[in-house]
Amino acid sequence: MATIQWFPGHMSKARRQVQENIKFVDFVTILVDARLPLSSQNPMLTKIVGDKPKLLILNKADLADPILTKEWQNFYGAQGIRTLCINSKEQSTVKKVTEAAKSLMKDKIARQKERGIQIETLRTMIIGIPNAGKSTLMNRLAGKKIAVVGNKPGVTKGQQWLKSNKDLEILDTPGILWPKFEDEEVALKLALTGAIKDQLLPMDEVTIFGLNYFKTYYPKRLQERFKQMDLEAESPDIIMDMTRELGFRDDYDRFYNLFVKEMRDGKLGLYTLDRPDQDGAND
Ligand SMILES: Nc1nc2c(ncn2[C@@H]2O[C@H](COP(=O)(O)OP(=O)(O)O)[C@@H](O)[C@H]2O)c(=O)[nH]1
Ligand SMILES: [Mg+2]
Repeated sequence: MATIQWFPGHMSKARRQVQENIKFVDFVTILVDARLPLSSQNPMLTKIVGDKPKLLILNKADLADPILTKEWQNFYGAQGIRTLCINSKEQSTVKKVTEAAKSLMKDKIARQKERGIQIETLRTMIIGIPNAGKSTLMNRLAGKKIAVVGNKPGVTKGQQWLKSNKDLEILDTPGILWPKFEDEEVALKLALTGAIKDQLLPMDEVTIFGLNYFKTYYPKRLQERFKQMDLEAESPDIIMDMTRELGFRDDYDRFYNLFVKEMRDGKLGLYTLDRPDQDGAND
């Protein structure tokens, strides 16, 4: 199995950084890749976040299988976890996140109101593993209103609040957590979506995993993209045949790169690599 790029020192630093800031926020925004609603979570998340209210955002919903996205939302909903699916590249995200935040916090807002306290602005910090889309979402939420909140208290030195609108402020430093590495299958899924560096895993294994998955769950997509592909064949044979068919001679790396890139870019259609029926059961 591959060498892990997150070292114990980095992990404890990341954890500390989140824990130092969490006290300043009303709720935590956990960002995952909608194609990996389970595998792109951090294994110690629950411990790190503690009992702060959580909004679980399934980002990159534009790349994920909509049927499975719905199933995952039901799965988390049944556990009392509030979810929202978005495409951070869209402007409509700002409204969606603001509304979800207000809805998540509505009981607290009402309780405070009874005591005569008006909660004006909800504050959150975005946390997630690399590549989940934290920077994209922060930029989207903040727009051009970067760090306007001068000397208001409630941030660790050197940090600021980004104002999204009158209802929402975001800490300018996202919490970057490490992905789950213990499980080989999780690592392969992370590699396929581009969440971990290519050098970490053998590309042949990544490609075979992707081919097997698509043969099982999305065979039509393979057939549409690669007309000559024999779906009955074993994946290593498919790789050999396709490399020849595509005129790459014996350059298998070229096929691995093509296949993985097309998966990441959504050229093979919308897909989700975690399935609540399989993965959720043993979570
Ligand atoms: N299609 C799609 N791509 C996204 C979305 N959000 C982020 N990305 C892309 O995902 C990649 C990683 O995003 P980034 O914000 O840098 O992730 P970070 O490492 O969590 O800060 C970039 O190429 C983004 O353009 C989304 O909702 N949909
Ligand atoms: Mg970033």
